[in-house]
Amino acid sequence: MKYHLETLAIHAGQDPEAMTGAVTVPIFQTSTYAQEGLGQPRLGYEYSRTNNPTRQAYEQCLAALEGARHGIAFASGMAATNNCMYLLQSGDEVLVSDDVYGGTFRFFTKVMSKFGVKAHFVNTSDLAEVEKNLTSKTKLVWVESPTNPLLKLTDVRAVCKLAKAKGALVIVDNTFMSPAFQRPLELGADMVMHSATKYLGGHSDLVGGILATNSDELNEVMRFHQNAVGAIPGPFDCWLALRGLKTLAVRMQAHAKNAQAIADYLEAHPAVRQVIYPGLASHPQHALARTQMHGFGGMISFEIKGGIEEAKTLVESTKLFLLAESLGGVESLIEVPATMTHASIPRERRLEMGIADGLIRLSVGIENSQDLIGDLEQALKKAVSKTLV
Ligand code: P1T
Repeated sequence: MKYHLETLAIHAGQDPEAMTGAVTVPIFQTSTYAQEGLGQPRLGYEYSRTNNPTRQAYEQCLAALEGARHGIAFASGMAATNNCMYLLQSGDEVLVSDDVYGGTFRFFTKVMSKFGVKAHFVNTSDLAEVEKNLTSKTKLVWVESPTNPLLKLTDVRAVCKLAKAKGALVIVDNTFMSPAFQRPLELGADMVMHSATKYLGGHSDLVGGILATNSDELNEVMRFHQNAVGAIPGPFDCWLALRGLKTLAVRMQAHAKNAQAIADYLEAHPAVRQVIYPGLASHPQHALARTQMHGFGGMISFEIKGGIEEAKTLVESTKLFLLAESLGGVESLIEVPATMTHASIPRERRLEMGIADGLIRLSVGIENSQDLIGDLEQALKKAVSKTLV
């Protein structure tokens, strides 16, 4: 029988434990395993960098949610991204969505460039741009959709077709949507990457990353390097991530419901210049969001009238929205990408992209939406009281 995502989240990879029947997967907090004889590891477990039952359960569960055969877990989202680079060689080129997480931009420009891998940052929302920049040297297309922080969408199906025609792989960073709202493998992507730190874990209590793929060949390369390079998550973090996955579906619904209410509120506010949220009819790719995604997510970016000073007052005045980097946890967060999460991108480039100095990003949590709106209301009043009201 084929189960739905909500059911898989609770059961995939999580049979009751063999010895006691414990209904939750135990934290196998061990580095190694006693062998039954020389060269006779029990059930294949030899050393925890190579394999660990808690990690395995988490990998199987996430894979099931993405509709994948394989899940491969890492110590952070960046470690998962880094592991994908072992598919490349010096001289290869990568097309990367132009508006990616600042750390991903930094990784391609400051790290991969040293190894002879050239990244071209292109607007993957524009299929003509993608087609124009795909060459015989392009081995990989790295898509973030929606992007961080401008929430630009890429037509994953169309980009996969273009890439495949040139023999390039497509990897989608699905961090903002989670498999509850977007399943890139079903759209033709070769691999999915997540910062598990965000919605998968869901409680802002772990840092992790994970990949999912249906390709045995890609899995083999990823798993070899997971072990050979060693950026693995510990058993406790895997357990936390697995516990997070159980409630992913209900949390995502709550995030999206609150985010829609807040986006509607902000869009109608006289002190707000622009609101970016895929669930708003004003989002330029609202139609694509409706067909490609199963929900609009919990992330909103917006600008208030005035500039950086007003933005500063706003983010320092909220009480429920905590001023912090990261996203995807049950608690609401507020930040200014230009000074925080995307500070590693040169200012000129940020402005070119449309990331204004005063752009504000919200990670909408699952608190009561009226309380969250009330919090923004009082902070907005403070922010614009001097200049505009
Ligand atoms: O932080 P880490 O788990 O290593 O994941 C990196 C990463 C990758 N991809 C996306 C889309 C991300 O948003 C992130 C991390 N982002 C933040 C910390 C942030 O506040 O945007």
